[in-house]
Amino acid sequence: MTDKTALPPFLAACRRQPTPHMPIWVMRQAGRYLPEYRDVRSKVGFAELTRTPELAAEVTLQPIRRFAFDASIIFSDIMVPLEGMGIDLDYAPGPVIAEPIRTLKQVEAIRPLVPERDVPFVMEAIKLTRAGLPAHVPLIGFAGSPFTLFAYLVAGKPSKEFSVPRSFVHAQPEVTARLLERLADAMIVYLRAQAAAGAQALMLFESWGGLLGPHDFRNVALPPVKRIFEGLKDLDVPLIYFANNCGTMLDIISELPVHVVGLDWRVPLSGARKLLPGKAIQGNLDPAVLFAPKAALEKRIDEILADAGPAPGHIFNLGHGIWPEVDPDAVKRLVDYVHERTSK
Ligand code: 1CP
Repeated sequence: MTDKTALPPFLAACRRQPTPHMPIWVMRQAGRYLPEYRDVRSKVGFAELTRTPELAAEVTLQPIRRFAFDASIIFSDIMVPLEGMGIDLDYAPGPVIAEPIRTLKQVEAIRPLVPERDVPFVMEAIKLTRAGLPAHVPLIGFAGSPFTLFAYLVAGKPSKEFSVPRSFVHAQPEVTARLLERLADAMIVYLRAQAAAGAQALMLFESWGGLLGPHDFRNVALPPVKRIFEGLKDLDVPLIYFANNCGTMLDIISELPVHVVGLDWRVPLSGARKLLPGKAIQGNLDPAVLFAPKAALEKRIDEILADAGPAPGHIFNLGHGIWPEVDPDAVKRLVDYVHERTSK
C-alpha cells in the first residue's frame, strides 16, 4: 500500500529525502517528438497554443498519459511573459524579436509584468493541468533566466554564438544591467503567480549562461538570478536552476539559494555532488543517447546512476531538451528502466 501522506517522489527528491524509486521527467517532454503534439500543432500555431489554456493543458498532459513520468512541466515558453510586457515577437520556430533591444530607451519602454493582466492564460493553464494530473505527479512552473532572455532580446533571434548580446554586455554595461534587473523583477512576479495558481516547483532555465566565462557569469548573469531566488525564498516550493553548459562554474552556482541544480551531460555527477553540497541534482543523460540500441541506452543509464551514487537528491532527466526526432518508444524504455533499476 502506498503512503498517501508521503510527498510525491519528485518533491521528496528535490528536498533530498529518500524515495521509493528515483523520479524522472525530461525537459521539453511535451513537444514535437510526440505524434499527438504534432496533431494539435497542425491545427494551431505555437503562440496560439501557449495562449489557449485548454490546449496548453492538453499538450502538458500528453506525455503524462503515455509515460510514467514523475513530474509534469507546464507547456509554455520562456518568451511568453515578454510578449505580455509588450515585446513584439514571433516563433520560427525559435523566438524572433521584431525590434531587438539596443538602447536604454527601449529598455525603459518595456512594461513591468502584471501576470494576472498580461498572461492570465498561463495561470489558467496551470489550474486546468493540475486538475487533470494524478496526485503523485507534481506540476513544475518555469521561466527563463534574465541572461538567457537578454540573449534572445538583444540578438533578435536564436544564434549559435550569440556574439551580438555577448559583445553588448561589454559595450553597454549600464543598459545590460538595467535590462537584466527589469527581467529579474518580472520573473519574480511571474513565478510567484505560477506558484499561486498551483505550480508545485519552480524552475529557471539558464540555457545560455554557459556562453560566459566565470568572471562575467559571476558579475553579469548571477546577480539577477540571485535576486529572483531571493524573491521566491518565502514560498514553500522547491526551486530548480538549470545551469546549461555551466559545469566549470558550479562553485559559483553553489552560492544560490536553490534546492536543485539541473546539469547537462558534460558534467560528471560525482564531481557535481561535491561542488553542490546541500543541493539535489537533476540530469543528465545526453539527449543523443536516446538513439542508442536498448542495451547501450541501459548501460549509459547505469553509468549515470553509479556516478551520482545512492544518496537521495538525484532526479533523473536529460542533460537538455529532448530532440524532435526521438522515437517515443525510447523514452518509454528510459523511464521504465530508471524506475526498475532504482525501485526499493
Ligand atoms: O513549433 C513548435 O511547436 C515550437 C517549438 C517550441 C516548443 C515545443 C518552442 C519555441 N518552445 C516550445 C516549448 C517549450 N519551451 C517548453 C515546453 C514545456 C516542456 O518541456 O514540455 C519549455 C520548457 C520551453 C523553454 C525554452 N524555450 C527554453 C529553455 C529550455 C531549453 O531548451 O534550454 C528556451 C531556450 C526556449 C527558446 C525557444 N523557444 C522555442 C524554441 C525552438 C526555442 C529554442 C531556440 C534556440 O535554439 O535558441
